[in-house]
Amino acid sequence: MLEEIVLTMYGKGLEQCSTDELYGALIALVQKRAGEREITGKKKKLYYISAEFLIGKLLSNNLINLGIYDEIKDELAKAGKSLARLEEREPEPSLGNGGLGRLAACFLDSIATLGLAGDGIGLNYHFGLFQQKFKRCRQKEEKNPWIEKAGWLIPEKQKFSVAFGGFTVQAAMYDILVTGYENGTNRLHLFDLDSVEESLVKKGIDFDKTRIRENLTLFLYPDDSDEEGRLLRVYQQYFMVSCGAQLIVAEALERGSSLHDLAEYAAIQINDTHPSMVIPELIRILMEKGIEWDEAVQIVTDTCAYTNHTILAEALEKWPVSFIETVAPALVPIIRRLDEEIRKKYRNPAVAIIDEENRVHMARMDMHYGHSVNGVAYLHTEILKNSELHDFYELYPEKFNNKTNGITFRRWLLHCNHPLAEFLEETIGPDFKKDADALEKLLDYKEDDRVLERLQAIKRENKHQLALYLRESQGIDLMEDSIFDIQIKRLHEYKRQQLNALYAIHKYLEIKRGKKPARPITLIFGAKAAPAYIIAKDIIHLILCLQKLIRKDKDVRPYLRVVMVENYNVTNAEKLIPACDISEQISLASKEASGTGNMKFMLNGAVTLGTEDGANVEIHELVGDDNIYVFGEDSDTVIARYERGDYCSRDYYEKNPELKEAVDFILSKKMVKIGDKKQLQRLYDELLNKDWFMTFPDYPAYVEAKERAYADYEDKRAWAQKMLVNIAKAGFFSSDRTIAQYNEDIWHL
Ligand code: 26V
Repeated sequence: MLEEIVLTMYGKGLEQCSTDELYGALIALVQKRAGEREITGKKKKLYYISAEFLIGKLLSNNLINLGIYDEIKDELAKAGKSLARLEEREPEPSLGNGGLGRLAACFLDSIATLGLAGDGIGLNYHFGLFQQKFKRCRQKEEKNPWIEKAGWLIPEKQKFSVAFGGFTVQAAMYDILVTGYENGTNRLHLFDLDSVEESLVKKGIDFDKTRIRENLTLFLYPDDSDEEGRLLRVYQQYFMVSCGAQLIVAEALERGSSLHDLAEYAAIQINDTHPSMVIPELIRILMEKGIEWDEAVQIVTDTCAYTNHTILAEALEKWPVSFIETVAPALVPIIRRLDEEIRKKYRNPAVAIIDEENRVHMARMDMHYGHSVNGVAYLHTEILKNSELHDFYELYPEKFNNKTNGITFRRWLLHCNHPLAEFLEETIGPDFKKDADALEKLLDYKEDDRVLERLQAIKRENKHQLALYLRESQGIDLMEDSIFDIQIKRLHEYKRQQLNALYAIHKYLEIKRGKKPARPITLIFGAKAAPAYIIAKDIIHLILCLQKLIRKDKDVRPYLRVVMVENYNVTNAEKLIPACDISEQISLASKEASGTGNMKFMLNGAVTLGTEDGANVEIHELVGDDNIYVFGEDSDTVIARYERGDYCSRDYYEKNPELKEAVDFILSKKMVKIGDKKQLQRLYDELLNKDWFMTFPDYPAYVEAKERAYADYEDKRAWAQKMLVNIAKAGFFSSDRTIAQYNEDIWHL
């Protein structure tokens, strides 16, 4: 199949082609096949607008979804070429930070897989999110240039123009085809500026933030620690929604809408508040086309729906009116009028769109002027209704609904774990590939020694593969017979990597005193910290110092390793997750809206060690007490403690000598010799004087749960049964299920 293509493209056979030529030919093949399956001719279409789409590498997934993966692999092999080499060669687009962006990518896969008409709308950041490098136990940031001449982006002919305050820019649109699994194709539309100037970036990720025409689509979330950075973000947001709204309206007209009936032709899902300006922008466009205010507002409300992804107050966007005045002056009278209507209707200032400090609360605009508000896991939605967004829930109980997140099993099982996928197919048949609930058939084999042994063998093999990969790519040596205990996610205090690091210290000291674990332990971390998030960077520093300390300690290194993987991204997640024994999901209860890494680990046979937070609650319910390690205070206790405001970390420190010893070790001679006294001191002070995310109260329970999990691991058969139950029960977390629910309750496509 590929042979013909390379012959036409390059006039030679497969054997003679270079890696780059083969890669280019495969892109051409995929795009041709995918193009033949485009979902067209449906009246209503969904637009998933998001500032992030963390799509990962595309080649293998596209081949799988088009049903030609094995065929291509064989054809290449016959010509002495390896598909794996081509996969390695592909750059990873870093168009997202973490869970929110990866969720958007999983959703696009499922929307196409279900045969629904639904496109993504986002931005074409040239350097994406920064690349992380470790130097002297610290994170350094570099740009990630991922765009290639012959890549997945398809330049489209349509041009758009966006009027900012004082100047207008021309926008181009690039499409990436989104293949569904053995079904249709949709598109991800990424908007860009022709005038972007990559040479603006001199060193690292620094650039002149004021030159909007040249910098607009250089980076995802440029540093927002200063005002210029924040203003640039608003420019990015308006650019995205303005182009998006123009596209949506043009396509609806093409499909026969009169615009009065726009809601019958388009559904818009607002992914967090980054795209919220689409609401006033659409009202503006409809009025420009002659529709009266009241009707325009109603049309937009019927079309738009909002997803909330966090309860962290600092993450809920509030933009000064003055910013919007600068960026999109045409929206200001519209937003003011929306605000006035709300103030007339409701006396409660806490539901006003513009507050006393003249800031626009983006989420409030979404809740008033969208028809649906959803959280992303059961517990999260309950917290939104009962506390965080309670005032809005009282106004609009009918708008609130839950959509527990999901993940696409194509990438997070079929692609990343071939041995497991093949074994499952042998054992329970192929149904699970299209119907994730069919994984439950695996439960019939819970007492089958052959199946249990195979699951263990697959895990061993995946651990071996990870060891090879990390040695090759990062020079890290893993002990393959150790327990792989993995925490990979963005670095944030609420996710509590520091709690895991305190455990590492505790274990180190125990081993030093001669108490050796039954089996060696490898604590693996992967995390990027926002460039301006100081404490997060201090936590990375602590982990990297511990890694170095232990690696150099002859007494300890045979029993314990700390490993921090550099530049954690989708590509290395695909290697880490299948190799994991214990999945760390230890956020402070109530703070992690859902988590989706937890689901990926479960599906790949890791056992969760976690708090009752986000989707962990649902994992717990599905697998039962015997197949998960739950610890720590629950969300009610935590929320009540915040309300009382009486948490004092020092009390816990004084009362628990073991904890005190671990915390004090941060400033020990050994650590200060390796690391930076100033950074370690800052972290130590933060923990002792604040510890805002309450690591100390959960410390004893965490250590206990972890020790229990490690002890249980020694019973191989029982552990394999836990793996089996986790895999069997993971079907609920297929994003196909999530998307079916969005469609049923919100989009009605
Ligand atoms: C954003 C920010 C921005 C500035 C300061 C601190 C901060 C903290 C958190 C965030 C998160 C923004 C939204 C987000 O990424 N939420 C994630 O969405 C995932 C998909 O729904 C979900 O699984 C994660 O639990 C949730 O954190």
